[in-house]
Amino acid sequence: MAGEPQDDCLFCKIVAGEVPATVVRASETTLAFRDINPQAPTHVLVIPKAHHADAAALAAEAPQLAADVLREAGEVARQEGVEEGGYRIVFNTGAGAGQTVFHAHAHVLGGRGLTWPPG
Ligand code: DGP
Repeated sequence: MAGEPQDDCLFCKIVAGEVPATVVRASETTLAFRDINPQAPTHVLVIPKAHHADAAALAAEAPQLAADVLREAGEVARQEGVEEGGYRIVFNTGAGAGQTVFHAHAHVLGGRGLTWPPG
């Protein structure tokens, strides 16, 4: 069911403390931790603690929580010192777009020049 922890979900396991992660920030409803395979000097994932499969499902099922994730993504950028240089918030949505973990997450990328269009 939407919002319920899933036994086979890596990010639900990180929320539960069953898989370690380098947490940089937490709120009542969200968790932010460093990506295991960073693509930029700052690469932090911001997730809702509740399980929603992707960004679109999150926005449809829990709009306030989607807003919490976006707000925290901005706070991560400020905390990491990449706000002034510019940063990117990315939600890969669907396997065809590169989503590999089906628990909604925002990538916060910064600390280097970012090109457009993305690959
Ligand atoms: P995506 O491809 O958009 O679904 O992003 C998933 C990201 O999750 C990817 O950039 C790598 C990261 N990741 C995968 N496994 C782990 C893990 O065990 N720990 C952490 N911190 N990040 C992980």
